[in-house]
Amino acid sequence: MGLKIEGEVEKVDGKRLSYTDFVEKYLVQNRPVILTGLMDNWRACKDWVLDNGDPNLPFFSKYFGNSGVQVADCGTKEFTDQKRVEMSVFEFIDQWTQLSATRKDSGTDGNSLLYLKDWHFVKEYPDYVAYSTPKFFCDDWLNLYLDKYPMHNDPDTCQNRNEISCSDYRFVYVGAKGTWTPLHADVFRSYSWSANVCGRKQWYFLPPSQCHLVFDRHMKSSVYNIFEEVCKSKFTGFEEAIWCECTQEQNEIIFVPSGWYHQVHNQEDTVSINHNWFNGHNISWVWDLLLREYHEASEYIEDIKDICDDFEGLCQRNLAANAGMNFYDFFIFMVRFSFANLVLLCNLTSDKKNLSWSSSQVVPHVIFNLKSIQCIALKMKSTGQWENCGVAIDLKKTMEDQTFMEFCNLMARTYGAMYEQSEMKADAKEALLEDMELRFLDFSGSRIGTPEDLVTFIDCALKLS
Ligand SMILES: O=C(O)CCC(=O)C(=O)O
Repeated sequence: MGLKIEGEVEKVDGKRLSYTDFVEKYLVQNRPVILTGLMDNWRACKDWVLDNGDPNLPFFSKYFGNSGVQVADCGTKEFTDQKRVEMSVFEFIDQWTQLSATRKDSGTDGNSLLYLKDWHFVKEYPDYVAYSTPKFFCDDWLNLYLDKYPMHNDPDTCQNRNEISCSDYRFVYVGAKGTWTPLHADVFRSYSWSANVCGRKQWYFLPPSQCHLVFDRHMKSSVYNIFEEVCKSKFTGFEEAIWCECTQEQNEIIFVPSGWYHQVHNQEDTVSINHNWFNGHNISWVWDLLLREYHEASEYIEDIKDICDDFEGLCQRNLAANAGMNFYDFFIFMVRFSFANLVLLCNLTSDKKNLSWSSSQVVPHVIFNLKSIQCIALKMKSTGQWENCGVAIDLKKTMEDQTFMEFCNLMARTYGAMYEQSEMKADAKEALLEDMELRFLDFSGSRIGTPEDLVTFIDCALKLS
């Protein structure tokens, strides 16, 4: 039986969509959309595409040929993904060219299709500026944070991830017609956006309310390829699933909401740019997934609990290895993010130089950020995992740290650009601290070690508004 396909994905002119409408219709409702008209002046759209619309493969070889990249062999399966090999961009392009010549000669389709995935292009070529992130996707806590702080620092659990692969979630994908990505939901249950620089993609989506239908009865494994014979006795609900299908053309950007399972097929030779991201609208998805994976990690090693000196530590290390971060990484991320939002709020509400900012939508946005972190902190508190966790972050010390002030400035620039405000002048940190203490609280004693501390801290910070 074929797939039941009923839903459609809206296509909207991005130039006529306001940020507020995007938030209300798509971020808050967690619905996919295709946006047009947002890639007009991208360098990538000129340099990476030939006049006939094909990818400019010689350009990639010539300018980026030495980059080491991950390439998926779309004809193979390894665990829940395609088998990946590492090679240089030069080798990838060379193999692509040879394969397509063989295919032309033999008239067959060849079953080894190589797909370059997850290329951290921006990290590797920061001066090239291939594109600018559309304002709809700029409230990106994940990449903003990773630009200044690593998410997980433990060399034991990070051993298989080299520095660059932990560095950000901004990618380039390059694949010939016929390459594809198996059914999955995104890392951290983040949002993603994907822009077609050239080519065409066919997307198949399943909303979160139906995702149980692609899992086995124990919710352990999910369907890999929705177009292969799916085992009915294992995936008993699969045939009931109602899919949404859409075609994404060149110069179109698709927004993929949190927790939607999707499978993607390149219908032409395609180059795309793709970011994973989260913010106050979907951070609860990140925490919920982390908690689920924590329970799975601890159940998995349950039988050694009695003989293990530091069972909780082991669970957290395994969680970081499986999920890319553990509770502590996530908690530290939330604390730093709250501090930075507080600094922004303090600047916005006290500094006469930032008058136009204080009357802009940046203030409600920052308040929303703090409230959404507070909601997660309340959820974390209720899990009761925080006794003696050994993490305590001091506001005053954090503010003396150069990296943190750079992080605050990056955040100010980001929100300034989103709301079209002139650049905010960051107040000198001593003056800022003094001002905070004078106006509302004794922040100098603020040490955040538990979700409960964070809840209280945010209560105080919100008084600044
Ligand atoms: O383009 C692809 O092949 C996969 C992209 C994807 O899964 C995503 O953007 O979430």
